[in-house]
Amino acid sequence: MLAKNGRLKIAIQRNGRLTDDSITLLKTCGLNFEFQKQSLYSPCSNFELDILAIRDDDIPEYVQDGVADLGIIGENVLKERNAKVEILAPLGFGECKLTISIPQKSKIKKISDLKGKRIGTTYPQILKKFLDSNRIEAKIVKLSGSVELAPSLDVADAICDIVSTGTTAKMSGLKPFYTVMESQAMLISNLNSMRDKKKRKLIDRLMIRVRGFLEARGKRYLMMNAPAKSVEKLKRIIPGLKSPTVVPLAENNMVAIHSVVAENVFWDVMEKLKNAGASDIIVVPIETIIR
Ligand code: PRT
Ligand code: ZN
Repeated sequence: MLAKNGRLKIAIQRNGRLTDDSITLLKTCGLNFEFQKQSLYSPCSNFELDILAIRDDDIPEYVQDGVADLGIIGENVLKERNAKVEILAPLGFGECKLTISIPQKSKIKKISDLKGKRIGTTYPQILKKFLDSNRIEAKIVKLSGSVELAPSLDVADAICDIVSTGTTAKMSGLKPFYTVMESQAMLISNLNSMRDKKKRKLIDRLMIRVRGFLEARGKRYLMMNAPAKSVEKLKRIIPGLKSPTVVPLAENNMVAIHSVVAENVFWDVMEKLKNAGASDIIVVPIETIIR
């Protein structure tokens, strides 16, 4: 079934860890909408797109079945559900790991030690694939939440759960043992929507903007003044500053240098730039880069 009325529908998490970043992405793509957690649909006023706000667990199936054309979902959930969808782009937020953790005092030392053990998880499919590929026979204990409590309740000898800072596992007396997969939010599409002429056109238009968002992430626009003779030296200081825009200034032998730089690189080299003669250094955020 294809979403009707010709407008695109994108499913995002209604209220959770991916919600704010999903909204920021869509807003940075120039989409004008008012997101209300209470309402199922938020229509965009300047693009043929409606935002569907649902629980993240439903997103893979909804996109697979065409209830929504697009979706933003954690790779971990996508893989667990094994939905038939097309992955359009990793989005660089919602980063986490699906990790097997064990009690601090556990005797488990290597993967093969998991043999015969009980592993608690809300990701039984991914865990099964992992165990099968390592030829380990272990008992998968399917849980629906608070997985980190399973070892202390003696429901499991190890757990396989999402970890980001690791604090939750540590507070429950667990230590990370093996990372089964790394995950981040993904933009996915229904297969038929990619084949539908009108929808494909809209998706392609949206993707140009999404790529612009991804391209600009972590980058800053750097402007500075410097003596013309310092340009080569400055280029050597900043990796990536290969072909900056160099504009002569009214002041004799001075130039303005403009370039896109990686944010983290800039802070490392700021002092060196000053020592090499750069002054009036301005760094501004970039919203998008369309190539
Ligand atoms: O209500 P709904 O079903 O929509 O949401 P949910 O509760 O199922 O999901 P939610 O909002 O918790 O997570 C959505 C997605 O965010 C996950 O599927 C992951 O892709 C991603 N993500 C990123 C995380 C985390 N980081 C994370 N830290 N999901 C869960 N956690 C949990 C973790 O398991 C632990 O219990 O957060 C807790 C804190 O983690 P630590 O390691 O920082 O202590
Ligand atoms: Zn969920």
